[in-house]
Amino acid sequence: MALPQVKLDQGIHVMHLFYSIDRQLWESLSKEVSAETMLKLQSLCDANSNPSHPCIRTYSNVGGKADLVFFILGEELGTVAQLHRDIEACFPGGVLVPVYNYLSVTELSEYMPTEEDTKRRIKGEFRLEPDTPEFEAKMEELSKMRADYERYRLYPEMPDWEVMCFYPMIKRREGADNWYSLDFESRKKLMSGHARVGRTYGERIKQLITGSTGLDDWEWGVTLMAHKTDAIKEIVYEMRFDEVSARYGGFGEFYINMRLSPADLWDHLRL
Ligand code: 76R
Repeated sequence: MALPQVKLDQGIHVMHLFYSIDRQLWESLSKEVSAETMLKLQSLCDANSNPSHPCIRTYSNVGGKADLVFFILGEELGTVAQLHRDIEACFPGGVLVPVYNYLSVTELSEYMPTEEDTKRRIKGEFRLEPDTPEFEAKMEELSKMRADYERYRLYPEMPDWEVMCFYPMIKRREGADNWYSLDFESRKKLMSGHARVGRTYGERIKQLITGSTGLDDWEWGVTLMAHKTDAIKEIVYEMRFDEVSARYGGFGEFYINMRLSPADLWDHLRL
């Protein structure tokens, strides 16, 4: 079967899937079926374990909102759609009960520094004169960093850390707090404050902000990778004071998930 080729102009598709297990149905199945399911899932994950994509990572949700969680990255819409169905096909019918799911895409931010911003920064912060070799060298260095960073945002290689937090969010459109009626310069200024707070967490949190306006019910999916839950609590708490979140941010449900291989998921969930 040939799925239609649906690519983005740039970037990749991202899917988060949350399921609970129908325990009554599962308990009625044999131990062999359980072992077989695990092996099928393991081989599907092994075949899709690239640093960027296609990639499937398995998690267990902590706290009871769901049991199994899958984080999927694929360039084409058809690839993520197929991986989603391939995951479900590993399990006997009816066992996986969908709890929540989210479709989004990687994107470049409109608020990234432009070439002009970079030139201004070299003059201001680095105190170099335009049209000098030093200025040109700094420009080349920063432009390369920017290109690398853009690549990372579009084709992320997320670290495989212990904790993954996911939540969807919007920017508000209510009365005086309407993000979308602000002019570009005001939004850019506000976002630079947000990024300043974010950068202080660079070592402890790796974030993936994926756009979903028109694709899913919220406007972005926020995926945070961390080694520790307190890093997640701190960044979300601190950002609540930042105007972008305090005034304009609206949030969906939060899911905290623990990275486990299929074999470890089976032990943990006693499947
Ligand atoms: O691309 C960049 O990293 C440049 C700076 C930056 C942008 C443009 C940035 C940095 N973010 C950007 C965009 Mn972010 N971010 C969130 C949340 O819980 C909350 O209050 C908000 C959820 C977190 C935790 C977070 C973390 N960011 C965005 C956008 C798109 C806005 C738009 O287009 O209007 C959203 C919705 C959003 C939300 N952000 C950072 C972080 C962190 C940790 C950083 C620093 C990244 C780094 O230095 O690598």
